[in-house]
Amino acid sequence: MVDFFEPSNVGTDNPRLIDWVEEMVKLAKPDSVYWCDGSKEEYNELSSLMVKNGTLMPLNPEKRPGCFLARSDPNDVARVENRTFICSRNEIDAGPTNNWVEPNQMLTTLRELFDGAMSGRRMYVVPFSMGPLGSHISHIGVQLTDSPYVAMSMRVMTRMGQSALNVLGKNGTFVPCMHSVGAPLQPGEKDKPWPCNDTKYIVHFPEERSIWSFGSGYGGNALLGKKCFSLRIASVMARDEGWLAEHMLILGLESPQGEKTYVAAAFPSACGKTNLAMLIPPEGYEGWKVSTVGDDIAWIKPGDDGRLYAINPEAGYFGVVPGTSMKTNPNAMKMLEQDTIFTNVALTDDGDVWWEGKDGEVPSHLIDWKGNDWTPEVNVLASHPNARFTCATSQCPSADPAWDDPNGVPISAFIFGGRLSNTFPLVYEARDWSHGVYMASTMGSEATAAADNQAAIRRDPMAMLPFCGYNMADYWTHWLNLGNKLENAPKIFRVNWFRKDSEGNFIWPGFGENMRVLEWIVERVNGHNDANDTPIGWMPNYEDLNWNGLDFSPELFSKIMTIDAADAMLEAEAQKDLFDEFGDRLPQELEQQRQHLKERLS
Ligand code: SAT
Ligand code: MN
Repeated sequence: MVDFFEPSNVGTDNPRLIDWVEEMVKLAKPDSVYWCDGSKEEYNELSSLMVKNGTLMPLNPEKRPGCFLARSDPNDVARVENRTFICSRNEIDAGPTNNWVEPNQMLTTLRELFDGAMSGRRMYVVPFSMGPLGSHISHIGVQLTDSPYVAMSMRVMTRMGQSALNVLGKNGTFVPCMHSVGAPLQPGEKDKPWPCNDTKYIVHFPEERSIWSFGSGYGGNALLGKKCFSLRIASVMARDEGWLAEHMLILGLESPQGEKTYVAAAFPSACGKTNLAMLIPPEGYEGWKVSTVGDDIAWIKPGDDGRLYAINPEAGYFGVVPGTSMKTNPNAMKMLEQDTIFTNVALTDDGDVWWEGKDGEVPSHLIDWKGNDWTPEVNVLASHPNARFTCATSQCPSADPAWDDPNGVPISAFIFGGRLSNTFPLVYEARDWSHGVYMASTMGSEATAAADNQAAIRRDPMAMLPFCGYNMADYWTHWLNLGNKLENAPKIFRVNWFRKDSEGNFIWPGFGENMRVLEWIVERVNGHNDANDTPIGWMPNYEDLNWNGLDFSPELFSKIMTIDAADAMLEAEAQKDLFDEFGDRLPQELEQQRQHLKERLS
């Protein structure tokens, strides 16, 4: 334990940091303060501590070496969007899609909640770099937390510890991230394995670039480098500084000729983003290599050559476990064999983990994610649908050689997707940048998995709805301005893997076969392939896709590519509701794009 009143014991001489820690200690009143150095020894100590207090259970070292299982409180299992706030000085700057509270009022609430919130606990000071250490694209944050689970997870998810303090130096700036599970302990009171509070606040002050999170120890609520910093706060930094902070995976595609193309892709939840990020090319694609830079977040900055360069600010994956299998994601299955923290999956009798959708037979007995006996007859899920793995990026078998490159990778295409059973084709390409921004701004998934026409689309512009730290209309303006200034802007595509036939079955096989669409995109950006000019954008003909190794007829292809003009018109009309929400902040360019589409359709 290091006493914070002795800064000479601490690995930083940054006065702003030391002052802030001092102020927060006075407020939250922890019993002790510990500055994380990020070493493996420290990681091991944190895990031993949590094994002792029941937060973590070591898994069978023969089956899952270096792995742990955590079970959260059943009331703390996911991000809480209705408790997430963007407290800009003016309400209009948060926009109609964010929760807003006047910042001084919110600070008063937070100060009351945090007063003594850490008593009986240790405060961990967790310095971290989002992005490769010292990269011009990276930024430093410091999280204060009373959760050792969070401190341990931050070592996996970020470049954490003394190395981040070294980059910060004496005069560097950082994003302060204040976090408490909100469960102070009375003297002698026994702790719970997963302390948390029913009252939850996930708060962002975009002008101050600071974050306060209270009451939860789970995922994006608590690992503040992730959605809070890397998307909500970073999107504001990006607007002010001329770059992009996006909810995107980053993928490398290398052709048999050795030509390498990087793409970034955004999808709403439940569209298989991690699976796409770790895709293995199907039969017929010998010689192609697909590699992973990131599965969730991209920070993208213009380079001197007029191209965009992207880094994955994270150093780990916090992915959904259920549904992961040798069919959906063999790379992830290998990645999870060792050194992984599993949260809210089921435990097998031989000390391994199990989840719905895993390969092999369903075990006859398990301990479910709530710690109860489970057999196949009981009518409950053994693992929580939002159960997660936490493991290092470097462990991914498909990790791109440049995943840690401080200069990032050049992005040639942006891909936007959604889960839509009708109207939207497998793939199409925007006519130009502003048309592409329009396509991305209106994207979304069906609210229900309906097979009938015109099920309501839940809009999720750029998959950023819960993650944009400012007015979404201003975000669109920023996208339009940034791309229009670029000499070599990426091309923009939309994809939809989820078209259904009249019986409600998926038509497209998906998973590895999505490679066929990615190849067409690569060919388009490298100027090697043809397309058809249609009212909605450029679309491939059957013969423009590579069908080597897959039996997929022209008839089926036409089923997933044909656009009914009347349906497309209804969709263009429906988009008006979204645009109307933003009043006069809406960039007129987007409304013009919508009008142009309607003209082309009629
Ligand atoms: O909990 S996270 O924000 O890390 C993941 C998610 O809900 O998207
Ligand atoms: Mn995400």
